[in-house]
Amino acid sequence: MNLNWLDLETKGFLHIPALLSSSTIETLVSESFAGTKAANSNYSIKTVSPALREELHQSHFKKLAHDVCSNTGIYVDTTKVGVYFSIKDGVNFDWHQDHESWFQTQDHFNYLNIWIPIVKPDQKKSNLSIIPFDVLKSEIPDLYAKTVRNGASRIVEMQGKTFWVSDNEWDHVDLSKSASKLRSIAITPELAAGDALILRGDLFHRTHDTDTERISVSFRLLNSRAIVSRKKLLEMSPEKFLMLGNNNGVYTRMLLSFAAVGKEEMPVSELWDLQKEIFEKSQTTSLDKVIFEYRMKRIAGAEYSNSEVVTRELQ
Ligand SMILES: O=C(O)CCC(=O)C(=O)O
Ligand SMILES: [Fe+2]
Repeated sequence: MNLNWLDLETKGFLHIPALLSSSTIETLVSESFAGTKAANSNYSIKTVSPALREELHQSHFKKLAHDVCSNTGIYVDTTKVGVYFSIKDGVNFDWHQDHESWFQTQDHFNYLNIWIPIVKPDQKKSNLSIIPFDVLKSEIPDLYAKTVRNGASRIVEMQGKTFWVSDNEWDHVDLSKSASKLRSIAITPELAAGDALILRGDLFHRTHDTDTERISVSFRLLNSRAIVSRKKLLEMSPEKFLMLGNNNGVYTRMLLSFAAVGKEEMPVSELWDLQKEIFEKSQTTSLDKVIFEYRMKRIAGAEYSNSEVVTRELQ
């Protein structure tokens, strides 16, 4: 098949028809019915088992990553996440860039969402709508500049106005003048079950409609060398504060890993390795305690070790 891989750089997406066979689709569908609800209470989603994710990495996504790396300036090497989105279970997302992938990898250029409908009653319905980057750049350059290579943001309608809102830092833009342009530049590729829509992590997307009981699976192909900064992880907005709390195990482990080696930055793969080591410790502490200890350490310097004392003094 003749695919224009460079579209991933210029437009931010690529449609690959019939990526999965009907037997693979069947396996995914039965897992999605039986599957376990994710511990992450930010969304109503089920997770793909690590074994099935690894099987698909070997059979499909490894080759896909290789093709992406050899044909574009995007670097991806690991299939990390697999989740099911079911309209029946309440999935209906408005325009957004993904949040937690941004908090956890801080690299949305070298990050691909492989989105595949597995139950798809109608090719014309319940797809994903997207805003291609090339058109966004020429039509609404301000929004392009704010969002390219970025993440964790939404488009919000409020009091008759339209805003771009960052959920990573206290930033927003009044887009009211561009609202109709935004609607007109959005597109909706029509997918059949087993087709893949590959989206770069920074691409704006939304649930198209909820008219059918569509189920999709989303795998994330990412850059294990992406550098994660602790300070950036702790940049805060009210929405981020809530989201970190709703999935606090993950963020407690990330912050404990930073604390364990005393580094401000490290590759995402190093963080994953450290998280296995500090798992037990993470069971006996909490996100707010780890954040507070980090703050005290920064104030008192590296030698500081007993935050309990400072906690008491401050109360
Ligand atoms: O399946 C949907 O409607 C939403 C999917 C989505 O937002 C995602 O894959 O990040
Ligand atoms: Fe999303």
